[in-house]
Amino acid sequence: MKKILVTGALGQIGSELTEKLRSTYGEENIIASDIRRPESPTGIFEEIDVTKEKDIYEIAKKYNVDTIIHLAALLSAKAEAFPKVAWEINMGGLVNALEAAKELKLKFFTPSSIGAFGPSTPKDNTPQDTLQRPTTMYGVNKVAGELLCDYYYSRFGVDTRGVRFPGLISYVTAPGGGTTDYAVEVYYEAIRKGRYTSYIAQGTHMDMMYMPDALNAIIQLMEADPDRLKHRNAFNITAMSAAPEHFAEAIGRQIPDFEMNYQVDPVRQGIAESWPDSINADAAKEEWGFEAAHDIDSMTIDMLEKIREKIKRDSA
Ligand code: AKB
Repeated sequence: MKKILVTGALGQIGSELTEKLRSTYGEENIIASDIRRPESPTGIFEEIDVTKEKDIYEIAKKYNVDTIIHLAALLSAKAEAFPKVAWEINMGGLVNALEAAKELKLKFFTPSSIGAFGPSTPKDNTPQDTLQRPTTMYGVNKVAGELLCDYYYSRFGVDTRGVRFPGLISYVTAPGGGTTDYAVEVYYEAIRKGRYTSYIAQGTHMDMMYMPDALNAIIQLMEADPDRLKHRNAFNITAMSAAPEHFAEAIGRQIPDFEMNYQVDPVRQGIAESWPDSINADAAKEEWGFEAAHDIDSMTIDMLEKIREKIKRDSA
């Protein structure tokens, strides 16, 4: 990768990935884009509506990029609330981005998710290649997206690559409209109030990962030798399988009187129950050396420290 266009650059992954790419590949080589302008833009920024057929193509051509990292999408709970909008953004945006990559002969990354699995998928140690019959609009979009990326590779030779992200935890930009968002909210509430009411029930396991590991995974996969990649798109990756009580325990080791309560949201609980409890990341390890550096305790220590600093800065 030398010159990269990022869509959805103001989102949870995009805001941190853009900064990391700028420091790795040079500020002048990263074109950040989103549907709206940031309040105080840094570096090159372009407004792109991914649902407009030519927006991505025109900006990719204008800057002569060699790679598109396509992140613009609605997450699971929002997609369930607005399924038709989700189809238009998640699928319409993806096909427009893939067309731009095809026309301009670009490398291409887009994330899939643990949401691409469904209730009939094996729940524990979910294999890389397995039954995928998701019951959410987000899941339908993700499975179709994985297949579409495979298709653009086999039919048109586009160098498409991707991972199935678990819930991503970070202190920089809040996620919005996801099922795993509780695993970010819990840290803010732990610091602000010393307690958190979880909308996901005790005992509900989902895969999770700290954002620095997710960013490294994107870059590592994109820089991987293509001859080693058998799966290309939709590699299972994970750092931990955790339920709300595991976050409560890890936070409790740092803030001893932290309390976790439960008030379950049936929609997000239903989505969570349709996803695996833990996925198997062996293919990503074997084919491009994926490895996560953070477990729940090292992540918790870092999250709490960074959020405290952030709250202090914001209130100064
Ligand atoms: C969500 O909860 O929708 C996302 C995801 C796991 O894809 N964080």
